[in-house]
Order: sequence, then C-alpha cells, then structure tokens
Amino acid sequence: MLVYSHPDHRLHNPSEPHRFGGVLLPPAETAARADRILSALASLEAVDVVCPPPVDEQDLLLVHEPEYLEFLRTAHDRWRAATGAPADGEAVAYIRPIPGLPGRPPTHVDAQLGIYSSDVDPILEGTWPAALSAAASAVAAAGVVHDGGRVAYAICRPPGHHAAPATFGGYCYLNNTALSAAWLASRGARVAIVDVDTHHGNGTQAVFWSRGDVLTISIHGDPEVHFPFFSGFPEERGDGAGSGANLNLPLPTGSGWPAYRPALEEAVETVGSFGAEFLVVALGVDTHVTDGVLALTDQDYPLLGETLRTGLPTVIIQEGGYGPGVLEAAVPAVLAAFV
Ligand code: Q9C
Ligand code: ZN
Repeated sequence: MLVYSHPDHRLHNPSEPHRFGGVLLPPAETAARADRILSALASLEAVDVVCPPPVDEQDLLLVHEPEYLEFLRTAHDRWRAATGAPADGEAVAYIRPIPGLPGRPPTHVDAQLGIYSSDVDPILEGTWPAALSAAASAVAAAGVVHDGGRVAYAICRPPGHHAAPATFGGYCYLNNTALSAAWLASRGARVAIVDVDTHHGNGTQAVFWSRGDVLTISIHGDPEVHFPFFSGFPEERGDGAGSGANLNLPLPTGSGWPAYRPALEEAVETVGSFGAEFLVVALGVDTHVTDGVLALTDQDYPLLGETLRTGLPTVIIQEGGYGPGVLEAAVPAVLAAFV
C-alpha cells in the first residue's frame, strides 16, 4: 500500500498548554503522533512510505477561501510584527465579534485570529508549511486512486476535518479530507466521504453542504455533549443541490461496537446508493474507549477496516487519535483489515 507522509508536519508542534475542564492540558496534537503511526506501520507488509510533491494553490482553492489562505500564510509574521512576540510564540485568538453588532472587517491580526478560528488553536511559525504538507499528502493520495490504485493512505497532520472554507479549529487548518474528495470531484467523479473520527466532521460538512457531487457522512459521539457541539445532528441533511447528500450518525457517549457497527453499515449502504465512484475515509481513531467519547477497543478496528472495504477505490486520510497506544494499535489494524 502506498502511504504518503511529509517531514514538514514537524514544523507544527504546539507546546503551550490550554485550559480545558478547569485544568491546563498540554497539546494532544503533536509531531510525535506521525512518528508513532510510522513506526507502527513497520508491522505491515508491502507498505511504501513516500513524500508527496508540493500541493498546487489551485487545489487548495477547491475547498478554502483565498482570504483565509492568505491569512494562514502571513498570520504568524504579522502577529510578531504587531506584538513583538518571539519566533517560537504561539498566536491564539482572544477576541471574537459580538453577534449582530455592526462593525468593520478587522485589519489587525489579533482580531482576524478571532474571525478565522472557531476554537483556541494556535498559529506557530511553521503551521502554514506543516498544513501545506498534510494537504499535499491528501491530494497525492487522491491522485493514486484516480490513476487506478485501489487504496492510498495519507498520514496527515495537522489533521483537517474541523477546518471549514475560512476557519481553523479542532487542531485542523486545511481540510485534508475535503481537499482529497474535492480533487477527485474536480475530475468529474462522484465521491463519498465516510468520517469515522469520534468528533463530527463539521468542516467537511461545511465545505460540501450545498454540493450534490460529494456525499458527506459522519459517525461521531453525541454533539449535544461533545466537541464540536454546534453541529453533527441527524436533521442536518445539506442544502440546495446538496440536499440529502449529508448524513450525520451521532451515537450515545460510551457506544461500543454493537452500536457502532449498524451505523457504519448504514454509512456504507448510503455510499452505495449514492453511486459513489471513490471513497474517502476520514480515519480518526479517537473512537477508542481511552479517549472518552465512544468506546471501541483494539479488537474492533479490524472489523471497522473490513466494513469499510466497499470495493471502491479508497483514500484513507488520518484525522484524530491521541491516547497512548491507540494510534499504534488501531491504525495498522484498520489498514491491514482493509487491504
Ligand atoms: N479535552 C480531532 O480529533 N477538544 N480534533 C479539546 C480537550 C478538541 C479534536 C478538549 C477536540 C478536537 C481532529
Ligand atoms: Zn476527533
């Protein structure tokens, strides 16, 4: 199996703790995650790890607003110039507009951080090149299946599925999953996305909300009580040409394989009835019981990989998965079962 990984991911390695649930927590989405996946892949046969070529700006524009891309590219430099922060400083939003109040589009980088982020994620000096490197892996993997390959896996980090056309959040800056699907769709294909990360793929839903050529399905922990809270409910079905082409399958907190499996089977059936020609899997393994949202265990991931084997050419994009041992066990298990 062809696996894409780019060393520039290390340029985004946040270290500043943030307050969650009343305590300061160190960042969970760190450079070590990709290393952990790479060394775990050594247990698989016939794995070819390659570095992707750079991604074209035109391909990023299939998903993201030009102003947003320009902001991501320049934000850290502008933030340093405006604040005197050091090169290793982490720029984080601390102000957002009051809904309904008139105002002007902000020009100061501190205000723009509040416009272009939905969360408290930082922008580091290397965030832009790292995000570009993940997008490059996602688009290269799409190219493989477009050219007749059966499967390709992209070790994307930072992850992508919480990034919308013009916002970053949930550790995500460029939506790698959406870029891979949009690239295939731009070649005229019908594409389905099945997002098995434990959090709703809100950014991906936003990207394709009004499009009928890309089906988006997300299985996730109940957004009433879990990140990203504001979306992921079953009544969100898409709009206009995209009406009916978005499917959310939230599950109660603590759901294990017995509840997960029917949802995954419904997802796979929906991919079939949509008439998809390609499948893009947003592979988060934060569904593991140790991550506290859903409750899959090591033995469930081979079944998950098997169920995702639809016969369609498939791109697998890495999303979440953090806890000790989880990436190491779950990612090779899914890939081995899929192949
Ligand atoms: N206890 C992905 O899995 N939650 N993003 C912070 C910490 C943020 C997850 C709460 C969850 C983002 C790609
Ligand atoms: Zn997640």
